[in-house]
Amino acid sequence: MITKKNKGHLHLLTQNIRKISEIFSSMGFEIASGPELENEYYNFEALNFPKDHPARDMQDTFWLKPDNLKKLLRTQTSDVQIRYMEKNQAPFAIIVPGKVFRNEATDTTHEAQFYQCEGLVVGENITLANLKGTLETFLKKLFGDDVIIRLRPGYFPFVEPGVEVDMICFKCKGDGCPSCSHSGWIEILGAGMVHPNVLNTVGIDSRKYQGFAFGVGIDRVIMLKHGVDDVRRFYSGDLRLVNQF
Ligand code: 2NL
Repeated sequence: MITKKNKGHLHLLTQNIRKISEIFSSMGFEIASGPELENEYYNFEALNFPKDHPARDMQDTFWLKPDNLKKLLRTQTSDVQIRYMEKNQAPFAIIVPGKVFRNEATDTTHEAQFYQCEGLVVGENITLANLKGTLETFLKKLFGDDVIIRLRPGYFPFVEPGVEVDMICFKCKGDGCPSCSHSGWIEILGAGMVHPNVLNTVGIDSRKYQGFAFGVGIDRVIMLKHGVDDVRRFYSGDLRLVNQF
């Protein structure tokens, strides 16, 4: 008999990348992609990272040798959005699912390579309300209609204001339990209104156009959704994980 075990199937990560892409396509977003090997300009400079920002440091970024070439493995997929904005006129709505890299020690919630999905919408009269509505719609399509979200202030150099988005806890639905550290809420993504410096850098007039952007860690979302306790299991080829999904 052909079962999921012996026939072979898509990895849980691939299944979810496809699902997330389908959801955003159905909401009118275009899917964009770009290089994983980047230069300093697209990964940091154009995103309003100050010259001395700690994230540029050796500790978090994989720099290629020799140093003077200033090539790196992208630390987020925003480089693709910068490239897209250089070539396309507003209005537009895109998502960029892809691999990103961080030079840090691995543990149950950190891996040196993981998947992110960023989104960017630019147009006239775009507000924080559009951001909240879009993310709520996305999360309901991914997790179910009973999703409730809340926005808290957060900081990212490329947005102003920046927000952290929390979702009501899957397990306890807000009552408080060990999964949500008894707060009733789970931090699910980061987002904000695109910083005017970023728009102006790519030649979009920030007095005429506004934008919102967000970034979601795909590995983290799957861990929460399916109760996977160690991010490293996704990349270890362990059949005990692969065959469950
Ligand atoms: C996080 C936060 C975020 C963005 C990503 C973005 C991209 C451009 C301009 C402005 Cl080109 N913003 N992306 C914005 C806010 C948050 O990611 O925690 N991701 C896992």
